[in-house]
Amino acid sequence: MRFVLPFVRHVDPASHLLVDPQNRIVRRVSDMRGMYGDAAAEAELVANGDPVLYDMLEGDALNTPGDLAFCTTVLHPGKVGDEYFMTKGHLHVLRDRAEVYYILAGRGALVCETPEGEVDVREVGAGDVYYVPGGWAHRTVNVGAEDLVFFAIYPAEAGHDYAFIEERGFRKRIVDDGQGGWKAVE
Ligand code: S6P
Ligand code: ZN
Repeated sequence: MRFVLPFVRHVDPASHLLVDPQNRIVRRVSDMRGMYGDAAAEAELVANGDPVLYDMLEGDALNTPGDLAFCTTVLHPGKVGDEYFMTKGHLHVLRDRAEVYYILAGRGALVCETPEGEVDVREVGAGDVYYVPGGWAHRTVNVGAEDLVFFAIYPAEAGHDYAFIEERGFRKRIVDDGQGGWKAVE
């Protein structure tokens, strides 16, 4: 059995960003066609600049079973119609693999559900540690006015299955409640 050597990486305490990420993925509204409830608002945003929804700053690309992967996500504030900016959301390919999120800045709603129909929605803010158990699809929503930044740690071999969410969507959408807050709707 071969192991990598111990190493140190750095998350800037001021910006909360992972320094020198190995990979950076940017997702815009056009990368999430059909995922927001308001198709007209989605099309209008795509036509008017196609804003960035979130950046993923990925750490070392370890993929040996037993290794851990890590990633900082920066999810910007905003809405598509009345629905707050969110991540695509996914299940892990290896369904039983869990994950930990450490919230570094901002306010978010974590939306989780199982293929069997259980749903769990939690509000989180800086300092919160959110545990995603194996078997739960997970999506993050920015319900605040600032960037929502969180650091995720997960088994390197877990894999990301987006097809399930692309086909079925999540049961709950996180929308503006009209009073500066949010509510989950079917
Ligand atoms: C990875 C972890 C996060 C997400 C990221 C973006 O397992 O859950 O790093 O990848 O928040 O979300 P998504 O659904 O576009 O991968
Ligand atoms: Zn995940």
